[in-house]
Amino acid sequence: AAVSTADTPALAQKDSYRVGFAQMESNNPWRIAETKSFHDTAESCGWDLIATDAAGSAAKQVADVDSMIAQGIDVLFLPPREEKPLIPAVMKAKAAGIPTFLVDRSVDPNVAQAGEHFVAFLGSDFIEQGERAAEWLIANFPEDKGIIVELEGTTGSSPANDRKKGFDDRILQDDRFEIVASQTGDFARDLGRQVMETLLQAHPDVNVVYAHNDEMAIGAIQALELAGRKPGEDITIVSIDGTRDALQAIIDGKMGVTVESSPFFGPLACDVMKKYAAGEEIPGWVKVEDRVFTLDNAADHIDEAY
Ligand code: GYE
Repeated sequence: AAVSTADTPALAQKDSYRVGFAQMESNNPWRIAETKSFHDTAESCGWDLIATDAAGSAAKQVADVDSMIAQGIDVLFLPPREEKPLIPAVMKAKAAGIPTFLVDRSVDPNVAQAGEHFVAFLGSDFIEQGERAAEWLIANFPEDKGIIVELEGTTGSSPANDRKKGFDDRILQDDRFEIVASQTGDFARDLGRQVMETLLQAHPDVNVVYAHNDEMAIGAIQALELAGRKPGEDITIVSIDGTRDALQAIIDGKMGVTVESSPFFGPLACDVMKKYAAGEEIPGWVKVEDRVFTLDNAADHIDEAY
């Protein structure tokens, strides 16, 4: 992993920092939990926090970062909605001498690199998340032939790209499985429901749904139930995140697995920022380890879910 200290802007050791957190959208529990995690961490980490909400627009997210730079932030935490459109924000922060930490999503690695344009990416291994969803399916799918519909996350976002790659590569090694459709639901519940409705008409024989996040999986379950299908009985649902609704769906027997992707980045962000200010070497990728939630453990974790 790249080591970041030489080429990224330095951060002084101080009692308090003006910190920017440029959230991309707030239309789902995952985003709300992440923003809350930054607010909850602010006081104990000495952050004077400026948090914005780009309402699902990469252009607004870039503009929000511009305005934070103008307000004199010391450090930027940025979850880039999409891999390419947020590159200008990363470059401008660097040019302004502000160290940037990407949280939960990354940018196009061919254009911007950890240790050079930003300090580090804090987040999960999305390829591995997709592989783990596929591996659960391979081990637990009860039928001879799996006809899969895939609901992709936001087009051009790093988790959508990598969760697709990890899952598709792994599942297609088992010739029981076929992916008959793969379409974006923008990581959103309502779009997941609508897309599932349409795909169900084109592919009535579908018996597996792989959703890139729980919100779309819940939307798909709603569409399936409305069409008279029985999620968990005649169709297997696999997903990623670990939201409260998904853990409940697992407990209710409707969903098979959700691979964890935690939104609680505040404490990690504080820790990495302080180490960076102290001159410690920060790996270019601060990797978050994820758990897997199934019927075996969902009830043990639902109380801490969001
Ligand atoms: O899985 C999804 C959210 O970037 C890891 O974005 C994050 C993903 C998460 O909207 O639910």
